[in-house]
Amino acid sequence: MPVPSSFNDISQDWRLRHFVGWVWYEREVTLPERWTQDLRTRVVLRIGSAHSYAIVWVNGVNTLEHEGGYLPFEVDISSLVQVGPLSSHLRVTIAINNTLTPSTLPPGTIRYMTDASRYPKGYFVQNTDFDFFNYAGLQRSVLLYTTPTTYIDDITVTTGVQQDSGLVNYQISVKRGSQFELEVRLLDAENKVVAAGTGTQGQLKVPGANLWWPYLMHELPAYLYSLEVRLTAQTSVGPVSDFYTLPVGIRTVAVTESQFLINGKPFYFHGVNKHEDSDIRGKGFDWPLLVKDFNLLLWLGANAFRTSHYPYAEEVLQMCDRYGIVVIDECPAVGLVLPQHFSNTSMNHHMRVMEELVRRDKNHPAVVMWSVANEPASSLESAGYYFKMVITHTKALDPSRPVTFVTNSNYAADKGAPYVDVICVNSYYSWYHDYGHLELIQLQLGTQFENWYKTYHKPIIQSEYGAETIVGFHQDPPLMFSEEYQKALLEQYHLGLDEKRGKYVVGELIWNFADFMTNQTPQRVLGNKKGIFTRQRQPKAAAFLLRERYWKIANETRYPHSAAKSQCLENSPFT
Ligand code: BDP
Repeated sequence: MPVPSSFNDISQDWRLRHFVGWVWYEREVTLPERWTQDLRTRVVLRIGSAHSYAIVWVNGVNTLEHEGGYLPFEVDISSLVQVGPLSSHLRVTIAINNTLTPSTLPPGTIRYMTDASRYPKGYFVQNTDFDFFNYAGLQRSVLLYTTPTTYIDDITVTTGVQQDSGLVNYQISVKRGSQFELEVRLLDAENKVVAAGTGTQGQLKVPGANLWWPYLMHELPAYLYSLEVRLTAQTSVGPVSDFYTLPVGIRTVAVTESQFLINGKPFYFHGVNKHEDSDIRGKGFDWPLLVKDFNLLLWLGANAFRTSHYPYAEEVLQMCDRYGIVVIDECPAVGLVLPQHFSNTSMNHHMRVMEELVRRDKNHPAVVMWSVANEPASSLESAGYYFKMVITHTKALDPSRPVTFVTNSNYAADKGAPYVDVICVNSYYSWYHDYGHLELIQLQLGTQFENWYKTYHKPIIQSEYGAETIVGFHQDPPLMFSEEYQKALLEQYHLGLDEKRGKYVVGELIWNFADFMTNQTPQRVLGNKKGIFTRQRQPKAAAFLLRERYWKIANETRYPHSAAKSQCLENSPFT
């Protein structure tokens, strides 16, 4: 089985594609002698993600268990590999179970079919309430790496702006040592040192700082400094040093009653919702696919996406930092629709997942907001307390970013909305309601926005809208599933959005960037086809429509950065 990849679509065996239960991965490797003989070296095994429950053995010793499929976990294996002169042989065994239960994220239910006249003995199915295929396996890289025995465990950076100076606050956690020194340097993009400090925490001041701006908002978007942290320490077996470089974007994020501000300027999200999904690989990480997706985002004039409906690979966020694509970072809480999904067990796990997510992604300037869930049954009584707790916890973990969850509940019934900073609302007018009646969209969308705004006085993002479209189906006048219908539906939504854009609607994210695989149901034709690109990343007609709109929005004077305007015009396909 290749790693990284989902296991489902690799073989010709249909049983593996639908398999629910334990799968086993095993790999033997030879470590460099220095790793096993130098006792100042700490050897770590890091798993980028294992969906969904994993048990890890190293040379047959049970070393680690982890719950949750979309975040990394690691274990110090030094004591297992530094056991003698011939210890360089290593066997890593990982058992993974993709079963989803009421308290996993996302949740699911195993249902045993007991009617012996219709099902064989022991027959069960995995039921879920989300609309993507539950791909599983080692979908991200598995790494072995080393650090010194006293090492830099974590760095937390937050940034601010004071007049024309940038402020970089850092906090460094060092583990397994008390006698150490830390030197910190901030380098600009030309590798010139612009500020320096020492110790585990401090503030660096950068006069005349280049701020990190989103794509199309400034002539020099996505400016990154790099923070170098150098540790020197004394250990019982001699001196060691550790070194880490962290890209840093200096920017601020704030939310008012009606605006989302980046560096104090109103920001309008014009972008997409994505999935980690492609032919053969499933949710397996793949660089060519990622770079292709970024080329499409830049082509489209998209400045943002949401990691619907789970945290994406770290490389995705690194790309966003580098290209200025703003991210709403979502945790895998999708399909919370039953009362038992709001239990204390679920809440504790949900909070742990948010801890892991914030720890992993907190330093990415591209991440401007956390989303703690997608379309939960937030009108249930228990959802109020649940979201109050999860959101409060997330804000305590990271006071520097707003927090939201994405709702499709009625504005008057939503028990979680009081706790979010931004209302993110999904709607499918003229698709899941009033099929085919495009003429109703503007009225219904206007009502939706007015209701939410008058109730909460918070900025609103249209976080999903769209239409199922089979590439190559044509009908004029437009009929559902044709490319013409997708375009016409988008046009109607855009008229409604333009009514409120610049007032309190601060963004629009199309559902979806690309077609993606789902469970088999009579409603899905080889997956969800609401992509503006096919699963193979070819444009449908709607992609061109959206491209025209996004570049037009970017070119408007709303962004009062004259340089940004001229840059957009140069690159714009419409000049
Ligand atoms: C929304 C969900 C999304 C679905 C989409 C759809 O958030 O996951 O794929 O509907 O039905 O409600 O296409």
